[in-house]
Amino acid sequence: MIMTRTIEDIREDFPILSRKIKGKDLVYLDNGATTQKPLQVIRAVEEFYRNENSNIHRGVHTLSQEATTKYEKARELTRDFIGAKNSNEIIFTKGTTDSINLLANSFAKQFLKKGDEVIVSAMEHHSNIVPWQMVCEERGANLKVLPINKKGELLIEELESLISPNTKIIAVNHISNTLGTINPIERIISIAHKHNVKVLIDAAQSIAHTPINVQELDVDFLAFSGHKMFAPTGVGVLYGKEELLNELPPYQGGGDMIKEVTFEKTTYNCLPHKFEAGTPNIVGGIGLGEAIKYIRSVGFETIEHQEKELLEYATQELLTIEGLRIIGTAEHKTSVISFVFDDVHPFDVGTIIDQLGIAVRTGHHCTQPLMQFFEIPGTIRASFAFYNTKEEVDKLVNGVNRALRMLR
Ligand code: C6P
Repeated sequence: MIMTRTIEDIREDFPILSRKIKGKDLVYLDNGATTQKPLQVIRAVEEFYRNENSNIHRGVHTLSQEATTKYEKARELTRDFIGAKNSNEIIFTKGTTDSINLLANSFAKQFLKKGDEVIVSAMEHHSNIVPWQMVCEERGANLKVLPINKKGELLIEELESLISPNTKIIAVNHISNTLGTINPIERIISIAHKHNVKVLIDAAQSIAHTPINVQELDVDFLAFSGHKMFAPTGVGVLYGKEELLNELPPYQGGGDMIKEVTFEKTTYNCLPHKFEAGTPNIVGGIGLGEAIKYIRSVGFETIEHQEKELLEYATQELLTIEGLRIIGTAEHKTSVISFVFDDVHPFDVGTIIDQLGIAVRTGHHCTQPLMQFFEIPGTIRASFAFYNTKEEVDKLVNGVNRALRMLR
């Protein structure tokens, strides 16, 4: 594969990567929690507040029109990025959690009644469990769970028998934040549609790592966060097929989501505004647009190539550590590696390697049911982005070995 820029060169785009932590070079391996931001995004945020700050969709003045144009351009960039038919199908939210809460509440109001069913998988993030659990409780509907095997793969062959005439929606992640498993979403969508069941894909962990085309997938709804794809925090997306979004009632009431308000009755704005009550995260949206341009400039070919190499190398090297057990050994995996030791707590390892400048996440990763399934309190998780290097993997391995020598 021909790479137009070296990784060293690409790393220059991310100022934070040259930071020192406790006198050591930062080794940032917590990209599953949030990715770092390139200068292109940082500059766009600064430029907005320096020169363009204004509210959108409201003013006739020049600043407001400029800000509106930029924000709507970001929506169009997002539409193109995920291959949606129409920019009306791109609802800006606060992030994946907000997107799923919006959908669960709105979908439940319209489509869930007593005895209906929602299916999630055993490897979902709490954001794709709790909102569904809450609306199921409200509506008297049932939450069903698609199980997994010990490698951390969905038992996809059980999906068909789990679906019943009462099943209304299946909500699953594309990539597990804890296991790194890449789920067969094409197959899930095709099975669901055969039974007239809608599908939400939680793309929080895939959007920055692999190309997604919602029309090719024929997915009904897709949720993701800006901050996991090099954009600012506090912005995210809910994609929905236009005809479905038109059927759903608004989630929140307020400014911008209305057509006309009287004390007797309110009529609602058209898509996407119907779902965007109040002043949105304007600079977040603009930053998301810049992040999309940035991802495109690096290219998914480079991203996937680099992350595959990192996954293979890190897996091989981590497995040389005595007593290390990887949680999540699916055949189709992305560059997320969770690991545990029977005799050492993840938190202790995480704390010690932080002294060496190494940032990993420890704990349950907002997937407590997964921890229950594997009968572990938590894991140490290294999650890579394309800007990570094999030298950083070596530092992680040395750091973990050092922590073990201290703890054992
Ligand atoms: N996972 C992690 O360290 P928000 O917080 O709304 O941006 O994303 C929620 C979310 C939903 N689904 C998946 C698969 C996720 O991984 C996350 C966020 C982070 O793994 C923080 S817990």
